[in-house]
Amino acid sequence: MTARLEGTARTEALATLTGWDEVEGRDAIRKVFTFKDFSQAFAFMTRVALKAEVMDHHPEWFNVYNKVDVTLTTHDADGLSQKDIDLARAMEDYAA
Ligand code: H2B
Repeated sequence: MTARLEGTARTEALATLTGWDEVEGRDAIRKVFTFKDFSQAFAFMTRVALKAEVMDHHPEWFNVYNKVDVTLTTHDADGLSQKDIDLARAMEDYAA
């Protein structure tokens, strides 16, 4: 079981991220990444997919052309965990 992020640790962890919003009615974070075109979006998804496999931590996401709408939460924790923060960080790096 993965520990759910709470209290100060949670606030501090979320403060390290850029452009992510907390999802209403669910303990999860969401960001919509926008790329130049589908090729760039899919390249991003490919890199994230490989990272997700290594981490054994997977995003919920939806792609339409140049947009990738990502929601991160930890099913094992029934909410947000450090794994979501780490994957969100990797995604920001890959999209930069
Ligand atoms: N991804 C996410 N987002 N949350 C999880 O709890 C999770 C996962 N658990 N990927 C992993 C896979 C688990 O189901 C496997 C069995 O390790």
